[in-house]
Amino acid sequence: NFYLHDLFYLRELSHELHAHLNGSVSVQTMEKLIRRKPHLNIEHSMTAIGKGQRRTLDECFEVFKVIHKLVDTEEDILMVATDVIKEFAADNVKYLELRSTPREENHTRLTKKSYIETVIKAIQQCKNEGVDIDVRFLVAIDRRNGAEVAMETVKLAEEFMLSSGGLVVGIDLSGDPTVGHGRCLLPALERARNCGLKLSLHMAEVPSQLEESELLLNLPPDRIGHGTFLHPEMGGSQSLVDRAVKGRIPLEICLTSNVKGQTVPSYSQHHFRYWYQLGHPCVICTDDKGVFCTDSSQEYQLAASAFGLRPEAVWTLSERAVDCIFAGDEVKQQLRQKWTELKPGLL
Ligand code: 6MZ
Repeated sequence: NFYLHDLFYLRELSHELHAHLNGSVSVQTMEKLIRRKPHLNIEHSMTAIGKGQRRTLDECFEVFKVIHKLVDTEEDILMVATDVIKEFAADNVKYLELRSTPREENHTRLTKKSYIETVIKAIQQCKNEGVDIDVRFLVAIDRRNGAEVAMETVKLAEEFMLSSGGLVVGIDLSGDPTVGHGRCLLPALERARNCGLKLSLHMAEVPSQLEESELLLNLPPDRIGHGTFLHPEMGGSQSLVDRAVKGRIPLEICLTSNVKGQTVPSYSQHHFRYWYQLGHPCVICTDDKGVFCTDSSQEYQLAASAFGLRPEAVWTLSERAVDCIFAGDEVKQQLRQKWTELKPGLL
């Protein structure tokens, strides 16, 4: 029944576990940023990849450089983070883990510390305003910055994990997958693990990262970002799959991002199918909702249409995502309760 389908999707609840802050900036917020900095001559077409458009992953990383020019003060970060949180809330996301790479900008006196403080401030402001979403923060390591910066980032995250009242819960490893090698980042990631920070690591986003994936799986991570080329049909290996399966390490699935960034040729060929059929935990995520012009509901709809999922299966996908969140058992319990209360009667 088409009508019921529509009704269901309008009410879709979700958890968003893979969202890069500066990749999640909406058109509206981007316009405010562009107005603040007219001298940069940046147009919106330079910061987003519209419907039907594709870019190489390299070109996607150029887009982030443009956005970083627009977001370089505490004031910008506060606005961007607040807007992004409210937009996810308006899309019925009830639990959000935002991730972002702390940057320092000498010309605006932004420091990595004040960067993190500002994201935390945005989370607290939204909470105080009663926005109906629980938000946590993953401090991101940009792999291209090497071992030393990675260690510095982990130390900062450690400090904030202790002082933020549970808002900083983990570390993300991201950045251009063709640059650098995870091997040199292992000491930083091990330290993060040992001090209680959770690990979400981008893995096998492009081919030829098999050796690195082996190393990273040894940590092991708490969640895998993308994991596109892990399985044998994509040139990965059965042993990598076995290890992810044995550890039940959830995969963060970003359909639009992977297709627009051309690491996956089409939705129907997306690796989600492989892992979902294995019964492996998969979480539907947006990655960069601003850059890839999507949102959480749209990603669930895409999953439903590309893989023929019935409404019940879509609901279960969003419900099970709670098992993969980094916040503690109490939060999980509250979210499970919410899902029970809000479950549409027709399912
Ligand atoms: C790897 C990505 C990414 O941290 O400034 N980022 N890293 N693969 C992807 N797939 C498309 N999308 C985003 O947000 C932007 C940063 O997130 C990472 C990159 O390091 C990018 O510079 P923040 O908030």
